[in-house]
Amino acid sequence: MKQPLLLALGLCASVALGQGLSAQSPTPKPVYPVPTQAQIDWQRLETYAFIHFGLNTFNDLEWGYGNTPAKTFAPPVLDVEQWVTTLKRAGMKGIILTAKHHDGFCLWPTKTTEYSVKNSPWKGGKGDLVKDLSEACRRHGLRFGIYLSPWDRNNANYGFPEYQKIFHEQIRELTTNYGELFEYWFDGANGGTGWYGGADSARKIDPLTYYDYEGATKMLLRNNPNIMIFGGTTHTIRWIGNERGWAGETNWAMYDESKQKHYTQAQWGMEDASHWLPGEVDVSIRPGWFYHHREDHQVRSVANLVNIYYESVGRNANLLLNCPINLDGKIPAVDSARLIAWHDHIKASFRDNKLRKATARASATRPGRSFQPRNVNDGNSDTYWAVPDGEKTASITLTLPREELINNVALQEYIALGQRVRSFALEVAGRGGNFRPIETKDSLTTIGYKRLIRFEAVKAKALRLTITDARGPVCLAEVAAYLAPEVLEAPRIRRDSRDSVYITTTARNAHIEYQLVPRNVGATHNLWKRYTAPFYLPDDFTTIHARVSSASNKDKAQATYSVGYSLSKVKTPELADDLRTKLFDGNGYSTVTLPRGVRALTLELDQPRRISSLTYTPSQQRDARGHIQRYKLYVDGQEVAEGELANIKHNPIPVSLELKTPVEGRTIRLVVTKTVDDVPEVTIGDLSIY
Ligand code: FUL
Ligand code: CA
Repeated sequence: MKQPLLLALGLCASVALGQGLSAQSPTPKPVYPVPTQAQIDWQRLETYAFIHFGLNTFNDLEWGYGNTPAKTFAPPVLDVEQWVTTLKRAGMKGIILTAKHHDGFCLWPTKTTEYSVKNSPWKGGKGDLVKDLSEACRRHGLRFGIYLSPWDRNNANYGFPEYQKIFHEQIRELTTNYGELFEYWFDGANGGTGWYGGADSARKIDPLTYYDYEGATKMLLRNNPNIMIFGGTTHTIRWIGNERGWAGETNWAMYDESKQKHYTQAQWGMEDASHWLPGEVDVSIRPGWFYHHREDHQVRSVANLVNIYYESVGRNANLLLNCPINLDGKIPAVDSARLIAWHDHIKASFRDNKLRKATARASATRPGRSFQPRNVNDGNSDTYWAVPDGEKTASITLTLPREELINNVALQEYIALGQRVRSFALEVAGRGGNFRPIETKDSLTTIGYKRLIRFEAVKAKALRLTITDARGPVCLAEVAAYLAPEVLEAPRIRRDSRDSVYITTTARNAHIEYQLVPRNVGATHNLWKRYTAPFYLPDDFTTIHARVSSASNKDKAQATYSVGYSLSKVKTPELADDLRTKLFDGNGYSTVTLPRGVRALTLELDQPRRISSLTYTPSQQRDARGHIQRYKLYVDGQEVAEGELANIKHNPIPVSLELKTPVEGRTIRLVVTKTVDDVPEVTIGDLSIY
């Protein structure tokens, strides 16, 4: 009797869905497509790390051409133990290594090419980085995965049928000798110019047929039945469609490439698509994927990383965060400090679910014991509340034992039965019992495996979630609410060319104070003042201190800004007004390029002043050109300084151009006598005068 009934309900697949089956409470029908168990397990990893390391690291390149000798790979030490312990401490569940990037250099001693670690000085040519890292991962309980670039700019056979065999043999080596792999990355960048064994040519291939991804996949699956595949033609996860660290607020796990008009559609997925293809957000902790000394000061801040977490994991996608290895063979100290502080913040944010002891009441519940409202706050994403067939809206109210402050809600659908919710509403009631909508900047659309919603802290005695539209009867696995601490970063102090001062913070609901230090040594300091709006800065102050604190984080983060002369009084005859603003806006990313052929900049002060130095910030843009390398400084026609910024190419941080002795004068001329790489244009990120 039982079997025919289930079949009549179309539930032949439900045995695999693992819910209790009884006549009075059949499992809800799946809303197709649904994930495989391997896809569900993968989604639960949430965060794991990417490691870009190889010849590019030593060539200071992002895309090596494939022509530099294998012996260039020469890390003095290579501490995989440091990588793994750092990444584990940062909450990462696995590591994916670039076993071979586009330059073709292999980090394992493959038999398929001479272009590998075996011809490098590292461990006297006896090293095997894939082995070392896979073993370290296993020792520390992390998953291990491989990135293998299909494109190979070193291989003479690339573009011809022989390369396909070489590529497959590389996959065979990697999938048989290094234990189980959780993910495999076939990168999408393909064909084009390269060294190709000396041919130094351009080669074009058809990425859909050239590599025989189908055959490669059979090999992958032989030893790794649960592996997730990125890229190629047989993938089980999808690229999120950008490398900036976010998924769409509306993000369906479903996708159909045959319906794709532009790759950026992957940012949102497709509501109506045939495949379960969940998104993976890949982003680097630095501007580049490989390590570059010149980016040492551009490591993402904790606040930025926290934001990325909310916009990836918090939007139904996994986060693959890249951590480049430096020339010493280590994750740089700054990066590892940020990673750990980031994870500590995330842990603190989601430690204490204020709804854990709440009582749950639903508008409607499917009959039977398995689908009760209390399943949404049992801390188990395998149990869920479900509504009767045919109902596509529903609401659930969670009443807390006592009123609590919350600023964060986490929702999870029971995705084994498909992703259903299209939109929802969130309301909160204080002790008085009147529900009002939670005010949030987030759009309350899809949920999927996980959705995180942030808002200003509110007092909650009860929380009501209403699913307003869904693709099928609602199956909700978890509803949680938290009070996450504010991320407190040093505030940013900025002055525009009219001498207005702006102090900003990434923390919401923060309290900002500032203090001005007078130019005249004898004068007394101002007291700390509350900052509420931009203010005009008169000439008589040299330094601004600012500090930020917040209600949910009692620490204080402080910043200092040295002022220099009032910029509203400086004229720049070579530059149009909008460029002058960029020159003095305290932002090294807004870059001024001097007009064609101009190699000097005149700064005219309103009256003669004592001048002791100029601070020059090179352009902070990625791959910027035109940094000043050699310069001369004149005041009222007299040469007062000259110098060379020897390391500016690799370390483009603000530098002080000091005068030999301070002089009194009105007209400053900065003459550029050499740019980095001798390019004709001159660029300046920012400038100030002291
Ligand atoms: C891209 C590559 O071209 C980049 O170098 C990097 O490996 C990134 C993760 O994928 O397609
Ligand atoms: Ca549950």
